[in-house]
Amino acid sequence: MHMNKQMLISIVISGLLIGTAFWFVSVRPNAENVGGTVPTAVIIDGKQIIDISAKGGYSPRMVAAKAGVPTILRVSTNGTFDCSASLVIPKLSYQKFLQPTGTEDVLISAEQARGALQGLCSMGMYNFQVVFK
Ligand SMILES: [Cu+2]
Repeated sequence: MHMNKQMLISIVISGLLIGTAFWFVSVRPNAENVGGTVPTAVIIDGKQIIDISAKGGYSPRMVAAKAGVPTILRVSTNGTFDCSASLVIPKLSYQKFLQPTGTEDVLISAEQARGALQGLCSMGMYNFQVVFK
């Protein structure tokens, strides 16, 4: 069968569309997972540790934690050159420009470990939330 240019183009375009559809379907369950299963902070020797990684945003976006427990919010950067390195936690009056690669411990007292605590980049476009219950 002779294939003309137009046919070839339409085959390439439909291939791209199918590829995009597959990509969308395979990515979606992950996106739903972020809202669905909320990771829980671990308590080691009476101290609660919450690990957040900062690079192109914050991950996980939401963490469940126990209220009234002294907590360490451990924020890790790894080649983070975007604005998620510029961390602001309004409730703690915390603001710091993190090292591009490293770990920063933010201490949250038992009294401060209540309700919802939000962290954001200084521009406010990335955020994460710790919910103390
Ligand atoms: Cu930002």
